[in-house]
Amino acid sequence: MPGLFIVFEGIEGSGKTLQLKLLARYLRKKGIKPLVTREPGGTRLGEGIRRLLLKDGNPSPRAELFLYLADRAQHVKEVIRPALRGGRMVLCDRYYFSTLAYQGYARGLDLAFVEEANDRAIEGFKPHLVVLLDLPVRVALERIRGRSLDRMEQEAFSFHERVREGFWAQARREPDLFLVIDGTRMPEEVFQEVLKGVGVRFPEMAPLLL
Ligand code: Z5A
Repeated sequence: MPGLFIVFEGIEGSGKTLQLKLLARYLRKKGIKPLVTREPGGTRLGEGIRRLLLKDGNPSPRAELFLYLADRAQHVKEVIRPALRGGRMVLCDRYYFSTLAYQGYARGLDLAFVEEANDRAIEGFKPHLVVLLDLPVRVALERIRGRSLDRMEQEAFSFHERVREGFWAQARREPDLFLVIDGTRMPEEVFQEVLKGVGVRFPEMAPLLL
């Protein structure tokens, strides 16, 4: 559907990237060409910021927050808004819900401050839907065991628990915005739930999702 902005969120290993790709592929087969993008790193500037955040840099919690926000401000202005204005559907891997969950709930920065700063960065630009893939941290981390972990992934188990709770808190606060999906099942089963959920939220899309 033109002009629709859908975000995928979840802890690492939740399967959100896989589900986003499955939805993009499915839509392409139906003749819709969604713009697939991600945070951090959805722009050239953002790619540099991503390297600093996850590989080369060792930012303080506040510096980390502002780097994510700088990435997002550029991403919204350069990629997301123009795509939506041009009638494209946008599928985005993470958005500001991650900032609230990671920098707010998990790192412990003041939530009201994080929210206010984020709002300034995105000028209040919200998505139409957030697909939250939820599953126990233990299961998710098991999935990514063995791959070389970036700076955030190396955080303690309790950090990821707080991230998960941070997503839940946001989903409870805005139930109409969130579609929470059990991410523990097989990828194809999860995908069917994604399709069903998107169809229920956007009935005009339902015929496409059958
Ligand atoms: N971050 C932040 O702190 N603040 C912010 O504002 C933003 C981000 C925007 C970005 O890392 C990091 O930045 C991230 C949050 C932080 N922290 N970390 N780490 P990223 O973009 O490199 O990575 P990620 O977003 O965390 O993605 P991920 O680790 O690759 O996980 P995923 O996208 O949820 O999962 P996946 O790639 O789809 O699947 C992971 C593996 O599980 C893969 O081998 C799949 O084949 C497998 N998988 C997927 N689904 C299933 C099911 N259903 N069953 C079994 N196995 C499955």
